[in-house]
Amino acid sequence: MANKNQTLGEFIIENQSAFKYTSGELSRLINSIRLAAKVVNHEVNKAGLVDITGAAGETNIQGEDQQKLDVYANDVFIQTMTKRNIVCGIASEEEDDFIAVNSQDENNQNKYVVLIDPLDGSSNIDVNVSVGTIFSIYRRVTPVGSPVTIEDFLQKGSEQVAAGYVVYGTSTMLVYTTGHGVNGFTLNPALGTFYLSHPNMEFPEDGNIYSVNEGNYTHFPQGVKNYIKYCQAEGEGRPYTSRYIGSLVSDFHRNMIKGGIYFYPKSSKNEAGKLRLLYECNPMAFLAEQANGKASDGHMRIMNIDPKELHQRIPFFAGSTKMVEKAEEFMKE
Ligand code: P6P
Repeated sequence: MANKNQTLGEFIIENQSAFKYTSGELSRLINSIRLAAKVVNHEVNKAGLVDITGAAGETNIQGEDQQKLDVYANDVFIQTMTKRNIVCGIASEEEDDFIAVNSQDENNQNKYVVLIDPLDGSSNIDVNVSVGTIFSIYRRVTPVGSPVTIEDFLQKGSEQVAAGYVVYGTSTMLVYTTGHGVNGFTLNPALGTFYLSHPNMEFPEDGNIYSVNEGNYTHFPQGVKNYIKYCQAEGEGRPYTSRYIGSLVSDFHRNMIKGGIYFYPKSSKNEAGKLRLLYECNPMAFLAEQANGKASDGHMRIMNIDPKELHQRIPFFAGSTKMVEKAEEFMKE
């Protein structure tokens, strides 16, 4: 039984033995993410006060304006994991290519690679709306001690050993899974400590919240249009409530607690949708399934998709199982 008020550090140690690859390396990796989250949180929480909001004047490989906090968060997570010599490779939304860590050091016996979206929803920063960090962890597939290759990153979501997010909202939470359910930890900013506030998080099997950018309605495939009309029509438990924050982590987090579905479909404007498979959809899909929810591209399980390139985009539907299955029915038409 999870005991509330347990700290994240105590939880990691207590559950390390439950994880079959008990080398302590994964625990150290989660701890490094915890530290980086606290550092980023400190800046996000005072973004309005220092000259760190607003665009950095650069664009990333996605062609999106990089917000200064994007760049800052990217540096903090990469530096923290690199300095602690815990991983052999890192891929990030903000980096064109993957980063081989200590690849010249044949003593580098690290076996994990991490893929991150360091600050998802960053366009919300300047308007004081919550943003998040998303991370996905795999064991490398190439020989330990050799430099990582792209194959170490282009793995199916079903191969993840851990995944999670940090939501910098009204409170800052770290929510993650190692394949044994989903647990949420809330930061006590006065102490700088994360406490187990949401043990064994689960999506309600059904819900009445749908999260989609309806501004794209005219560009959606007919099946998506029909599902949105279904959500809005009179019926058992309907019309649903529309809630869309423009921050995947926040919409997903609310829907996991209250029940709901988030979807970013393909459209005539974005033929493959907008969200990236490797460091947004796969980690959120792992969390969704570990929380008894579901995640698909509208037709197939997200975690079965064979990645083809680092920044690949796919359509994304995730949340309460019954709601995702209903959306898939409409997508079949
Ligand atoms: P749109 C943020 O950029 C993000 O990746 C998700 O966090 C969010 O749900 C979505 O894109 C918002 O995109 O096109 O609706 O503004």
